[in-house]
Amino acid sequence: MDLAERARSALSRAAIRTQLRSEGPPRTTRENLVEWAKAHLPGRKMVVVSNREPYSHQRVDGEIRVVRNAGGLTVALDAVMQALGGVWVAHGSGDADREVVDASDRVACPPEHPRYSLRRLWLTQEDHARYYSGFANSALWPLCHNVYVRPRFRLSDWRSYRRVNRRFAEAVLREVGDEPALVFIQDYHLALAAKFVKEKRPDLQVAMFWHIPWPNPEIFRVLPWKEEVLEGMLANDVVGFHIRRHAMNFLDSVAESLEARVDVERLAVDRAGQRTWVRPFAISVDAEEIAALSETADARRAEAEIRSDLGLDGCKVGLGVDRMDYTKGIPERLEAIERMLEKHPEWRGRFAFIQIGVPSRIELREYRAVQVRARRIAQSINNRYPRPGGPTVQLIESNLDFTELVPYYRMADLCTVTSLHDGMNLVAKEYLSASPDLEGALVLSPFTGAARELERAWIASPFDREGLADACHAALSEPAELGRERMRALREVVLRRNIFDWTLDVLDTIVGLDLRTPARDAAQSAVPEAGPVSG
Ligand code: GDG
Repeated sequence: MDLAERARSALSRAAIRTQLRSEGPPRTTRENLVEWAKAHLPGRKMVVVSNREPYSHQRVDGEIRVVRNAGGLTVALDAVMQALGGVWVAHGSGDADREVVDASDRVACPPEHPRYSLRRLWLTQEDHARYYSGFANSALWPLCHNVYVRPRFRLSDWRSYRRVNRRFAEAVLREVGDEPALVFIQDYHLALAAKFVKEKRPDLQVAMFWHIPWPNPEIFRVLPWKEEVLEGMLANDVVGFHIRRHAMNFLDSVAESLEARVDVERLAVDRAGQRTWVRPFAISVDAEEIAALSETADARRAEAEIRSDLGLDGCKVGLGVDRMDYTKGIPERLEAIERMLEKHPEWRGRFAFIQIGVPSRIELREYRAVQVRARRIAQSINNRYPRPGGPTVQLIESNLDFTELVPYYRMADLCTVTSLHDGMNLVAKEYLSASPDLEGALVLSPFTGAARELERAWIASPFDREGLADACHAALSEPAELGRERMRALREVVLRRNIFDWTLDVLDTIVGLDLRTPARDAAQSAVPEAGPVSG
């Protein structure tokens, strides 16, 4: 798209957003978030810390291109950072990242109109393999997802994880200097970072959000370094999870493993004079922007092209969108589709399923195994139930641009989210956002955080092939008016609670709760003591 075309497309999306906003209840907008931040955060340097960077630089055909990380969270935090300035500390992973940084490893972002600094941190191949593929993705990831993949605990991975977390913390401290700051750490790659930051600067406000589930203490207790991980996290002033169950599991793990006062009434832990608030914040997406994207002429054109390329006329279309990850239940979903076709011959030739399966963590054997299994089942379905117009199951194993993904959401009569366990799952929320015409149906696993909010979806367990097959059939067969009513209710949930609400809630909690120290609480004798004291 050239510049003029991009500008036209942005203008038309802005018009659609304005119209959408005038139709529904008041919603938190990017502008509200920015206003809030300007009013409540002045004088504090904002520092975001994540493994993944918001923008990377890559060499394509000899030229350096900027690639924007399109995740909802990155987009929301990017908006805050653009409003406030500050620093984002992340691992520099683009192959041209080093070529564009200054002597302090910083690059101005967003590259086209700089507002904040991205401070890149470099990792050796060995550290990346041990910290990221090793401890984060072979130990913590399977430990936190109840999917029966055994975590691998290797001392060398753990040492590297600790070393890399310390390096992230050092980068934060260098960026902050002597100033006051609010440090917001993302995810399970950085469980220890807050501790290393607070060792040097106990006065800083530090919070972290854990984007994946937290297991129950029976499972968590097998981690050989469990005390250190918990201590690292308790160095934060606020620790956020998507849902209350994960927050409670975390409190239970603390109660079981550490000497600390766990207050289950107020969701807080007091330990060594430091209080940590543990709170649920359900993450979401920029629903209006996704809705606007799905209404553009480009999206309609792309949908028509896909329909014609895959011969989908007269067919109902099912969709799955995931990283190829064993937690997402992709083989389980395909097996349920096969079972549906077995049980309900009326769908044969009249139903097609598109699975977008972005290759992920391919260096790990469990991930390669999911890929192989998914391909095998897709092949088997295509052999058993051929479709005249094209394949019955189309597996797309590449990373699409988000604007290329939207037409698939638009087109799908059925979206399947069948995670065996998932912190939230944004695909469910993106699908609802991208269906303003209310045509469609969502089959959703009860083991996602999203199922807590999206109760009117077709809730079906991926561990029950028969039940999942029946739910897909029922969702596809529901009378149109009932289906639209269901979609309207579901969509409203996502429109009301968007990614800007989430960011505002988290930041407001950090700023607000910081005023309440354990000492001040102790002085307020009116506040009852609650919860067990563990030891
Ligand atoms: C973790 C937690 C939690 C997928 N294919 C393409 C593409 N995607 C995007 C989707 C969506 C995201 O990937 C997947 O969303 P999930 O929520 O399933 O994400 P995880 O990667 O597992 O992330 C999860 C999340 O953190 C946020 O807290 O919800 O529970 O596991 O946004 O759109 N994006 C593009 N091309 C693709 O081909 N651009």
